[in-house]
Amino acid sequence: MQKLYYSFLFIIIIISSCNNTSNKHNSQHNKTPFRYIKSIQINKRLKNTIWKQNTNIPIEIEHIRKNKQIDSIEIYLDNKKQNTIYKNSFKTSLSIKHGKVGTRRINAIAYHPYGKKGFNSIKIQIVPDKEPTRYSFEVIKTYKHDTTHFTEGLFFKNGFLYEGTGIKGESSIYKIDLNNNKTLFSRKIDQEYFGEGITALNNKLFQLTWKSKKGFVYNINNFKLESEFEIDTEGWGITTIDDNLVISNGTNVLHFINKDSYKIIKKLEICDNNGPINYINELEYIYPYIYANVWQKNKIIIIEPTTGKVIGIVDLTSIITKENNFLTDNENVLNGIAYDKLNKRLFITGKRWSKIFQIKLINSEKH
Ligand SMILES: [Ca+2]
Repeated sequence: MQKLYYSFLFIIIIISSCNNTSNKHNSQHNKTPFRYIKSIQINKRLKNTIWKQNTNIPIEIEHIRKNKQIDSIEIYLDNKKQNTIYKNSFKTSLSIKHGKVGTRRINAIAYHPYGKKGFNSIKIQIVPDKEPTRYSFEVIKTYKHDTTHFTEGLFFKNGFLYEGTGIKGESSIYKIDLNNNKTLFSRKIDQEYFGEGITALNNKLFQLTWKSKKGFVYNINNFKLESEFEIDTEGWGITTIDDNLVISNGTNVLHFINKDSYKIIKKLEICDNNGPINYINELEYIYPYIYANVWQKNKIIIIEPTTGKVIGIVDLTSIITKENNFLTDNENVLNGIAYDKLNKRLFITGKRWSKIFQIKLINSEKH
């Protein structure tokens, strides 16, 4: 098993080093793979700590095969070389200033005499060093919302609101004119499916289902079913960034998916300064950030899509408990974010709420 593990790591290293290699070096692929030895161990306790960006992460290398003399050790963050240690203490440190939060990998390669190399790798957890900016809100306008709608998806496009609802036997998609609260189109899905998030890309409406690992594609103009697709995860929320679909699945990981092949292009771990944010639900990409509901929380988080950092939190508690008590049970939670790009209007609602709110965010820290 261990052998397999090292072969796998080696292949990863070869692949990543070949990415920058011109064709004349392709003959290297045919060479016998280099065999690493287990001569070093990176301090394991790095794994059990959550590391903030911009702090010094102490790296200690234990020399576990003393009979293999070490000439130098190279330290890599993901696949990028950070440092070379020559001294016998085998200690250094790393400060992660940029890039993704969540899981990062530290690799160490030890160089021994006669061309022998040792390898060890460890995963660490990185979180932002700053707390998210706190936002409050102001209600600009309220609209009616059908209290039978168990809202799972919401978006606004070309003057109309689109809503996707859940619960088996009730799951539907709707096109709504907010001005007169009229439903222009609706379409129910088969009762075996629990409808989840919806989004639009070009003239297509994409709808996820919860646990069936299946999604549907409709013509947005007439709700005619065009195709179905499969995804290898639960479906919760969905939005689009450029030409990709971005899907939440109830964890802290967003999946970026190709709109044609439905293959996963990228996984993005979402963390604030305390750690991962789980149960990410309905999504809305409002350039340049992703806005997301968190299941059973009265807040919307604002995510930087290149890093996964939570950079803002909107506390919506007062919209729920003060004037509008929607929480008849634990299920009818805040869910649904839509944005009218043209008129810069932000809409939010919840499952079986009686209202849709147009809100404006206020930076609570600027006073
Ligand atoms: Ca949305």
